[in-house]
Amino acid sequence: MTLKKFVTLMFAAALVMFVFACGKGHEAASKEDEGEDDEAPQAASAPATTSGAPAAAAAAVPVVADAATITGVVKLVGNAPKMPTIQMNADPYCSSQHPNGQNAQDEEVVVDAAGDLANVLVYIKNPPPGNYPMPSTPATLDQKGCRYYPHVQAVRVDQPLEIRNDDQTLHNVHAMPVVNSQFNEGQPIQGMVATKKFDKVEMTPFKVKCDVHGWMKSYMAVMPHPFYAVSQMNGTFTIPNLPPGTYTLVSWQEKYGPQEQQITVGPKETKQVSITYKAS
Ligand SMILES: [Cu+2]
Repeated sequence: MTLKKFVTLMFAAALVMFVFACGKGHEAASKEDEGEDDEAPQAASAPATTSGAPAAAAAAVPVVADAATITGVVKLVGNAPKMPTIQMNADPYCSSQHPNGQNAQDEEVVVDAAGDLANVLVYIKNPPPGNYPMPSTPATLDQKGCRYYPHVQAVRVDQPLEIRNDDQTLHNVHAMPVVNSQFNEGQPIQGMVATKKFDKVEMTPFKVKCDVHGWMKSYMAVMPHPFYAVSQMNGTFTIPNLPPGTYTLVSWQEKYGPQEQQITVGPKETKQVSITYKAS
């Protein structure tokens, strides 16, 4: 074999190997694509299974296999107080967002004709100690139409809280916790977001107010665990993933204050609880 022939042969061999390698590479790439395709429907279907559940359920994974659920309705009995329409004339922008006083009712007591009471924070006072998973998303407090949304909420210790100004006016958000540190922050421009955290447990809700608009107030609690919920417009609440046991269930309403009751939940039990406030 001459040198020339040898070089030619080696070159041909290298070429074959190169083509083979490319083919394999392409094949591998195709397999990866297929792999992604296989996973795509699963990823898409995962949120669908939780989309109907309350936010708290979506955010937390089951803590124990035999976890129970507490669910129920908060009711107000007696004559519900009539909430005044908030006058926002002090800031023309704010009043322009509520023509004819629309959606400007005071939210101290939010109750429907059937007595379903909204904005009641319901929580477990004494769950077993555990490293309970944090919600995967930040909590939010939105200033829109010179009102706070939500009006009542709980966040976890050290959970980021995104405070957003959705208005074309100056807000000054002033958190007034007792255990945690207060903060006071101006947000002059629409779209501004301030991210805050509370680093201590504070289960009794404290006020968050606006120093510019005296009518703006919201209430917030800081929880060491995920076993809390706020009653919705139809008065319902659900606390999932609770280890079986006996607990003190606390409810808190802005005007009527706290109430407590003892509850016992068994493995995988769904416990119906009724919470009743008397209008005074
Ligand atoms: Cu304000």
